[in-house]
Amino acid sequence: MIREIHIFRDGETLFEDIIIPNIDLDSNAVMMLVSSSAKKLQEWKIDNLEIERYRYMYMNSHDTQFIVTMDRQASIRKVHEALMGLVSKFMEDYQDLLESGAWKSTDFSSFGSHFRKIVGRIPVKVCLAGHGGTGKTTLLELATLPSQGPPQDYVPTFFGDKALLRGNFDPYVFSMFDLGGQDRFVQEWGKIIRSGSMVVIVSDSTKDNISWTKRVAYPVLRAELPYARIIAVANKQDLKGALSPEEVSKRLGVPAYGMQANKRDFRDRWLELLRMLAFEEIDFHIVGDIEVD
Ligand SMILES: Nc1nc2c(ncn2[C@@H]2O[C@H](COP(=O)(O)OP(=O)(O)OP(=O)(O)O)[C@@H](O)[C@H]2O)c(=O)[nH]1
Ligand SMILES: [Mg+2]
Repeated sequence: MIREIHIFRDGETLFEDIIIPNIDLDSNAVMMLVSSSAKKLQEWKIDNLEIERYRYMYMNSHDTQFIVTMDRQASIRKVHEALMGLVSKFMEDYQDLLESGAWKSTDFSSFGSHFRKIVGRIPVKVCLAGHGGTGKTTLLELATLPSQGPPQDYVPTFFGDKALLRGNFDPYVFSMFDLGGQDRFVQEWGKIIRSGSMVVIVSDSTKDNISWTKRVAYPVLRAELPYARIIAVANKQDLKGALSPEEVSKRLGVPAYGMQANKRDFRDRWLELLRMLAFEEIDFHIVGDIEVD
C-alpha cells in the first residue's frame, strides 16, 4: 500500500500528498535523508530504504526527487512500476516548466488526482487468517456479496480464495485473501499471504481457538508478514460462552473487535473496521511485535 508521495527540487517541496500520516517517525528528517540520497541517483534509477514498517522508494529525474512511502511488507515490484508511471506522467505534464525555471511559481496540486488514481491500481492485500470454521469465508462474503447475505452453512475453504472489495476506502481498493483454516492448509499460508499489508485474525471467541491461533497461526504470520498491521475479530459473539472482545484481545495480544459475521446487520461495522485499519484510525498491532505469554 502506498501511503505518501513527496516531490522535491532544489530543497523545495513541489508537491506532496499524505494519505495516511506516519505517526511513528520524524517524516521531515526522513525526507531530508532520502531526498539527499535520491539526488545522487542516475536518471530513472530507483532505490529504496527500509525503516521500521515503512519503505521509502525513491527516484531522481530532471533534478527532481520523487519519494513514495509504502508499507514495507507490500509488493516492491508493483510500487516500482507505479513510481515509474508517476514520474513519466509528471514529466509529460511539467518537464517544460522544470527546464524553463517557471516551476518555482507553479501550482502542482492537480497532480494529486493522478497520484491517487495510480495508488488505487494496486489493490491492498488483506489476509483473513484463523482456524477452520471461525467465520473467514462468512466475513469475506458479508463484505463482497451484500445482496446474497452471509452464508449460514460451513463449507471449508480449500487452500484459499480471494475477492476484490471496493467500498468507502478511496483511493484504496482491497484484495481480500480468505485462507483455508483447516490444519492441512495452514502450511500453504506462507505462499498465499506474501506481501500482505494487513491481517485480520478471526477467532470464534473460545479458549481452544485462541490457543490454536497462538500456537499454529502466529508462527506463520510472524515468519511471513512481520511488518503487517493486524487486528483480531472476536466472532460469534451471539454464542453462549463466547469470550468478550476484551478477553480475546488480552489472550491474543492483539486488539480484538466483536462481530457476528453471519448477520447482515454487521456488514457496516465490518467494512468500517477494515476502513479504520487501513487509515490507521483504530487500535492495531504489528505482527512482529505481538507479545504472548
Ligand atoms: N453463530 C454464529 N455462527 C457464525 C458466525 N459467523 C459465522 N458463523 C457460521 O460459522 C460457520 C463458519 O463458516 P466459514 O465462514 O466458512 O468458516 P471459515 O473460517 O471460512 O473456515 P475454513 O474455510 O475451513 O477456514 C458458518 O456456518 C457460518 O454461518 C457468528 O457470528 N455466529
Ligand atoms: Mg473458509
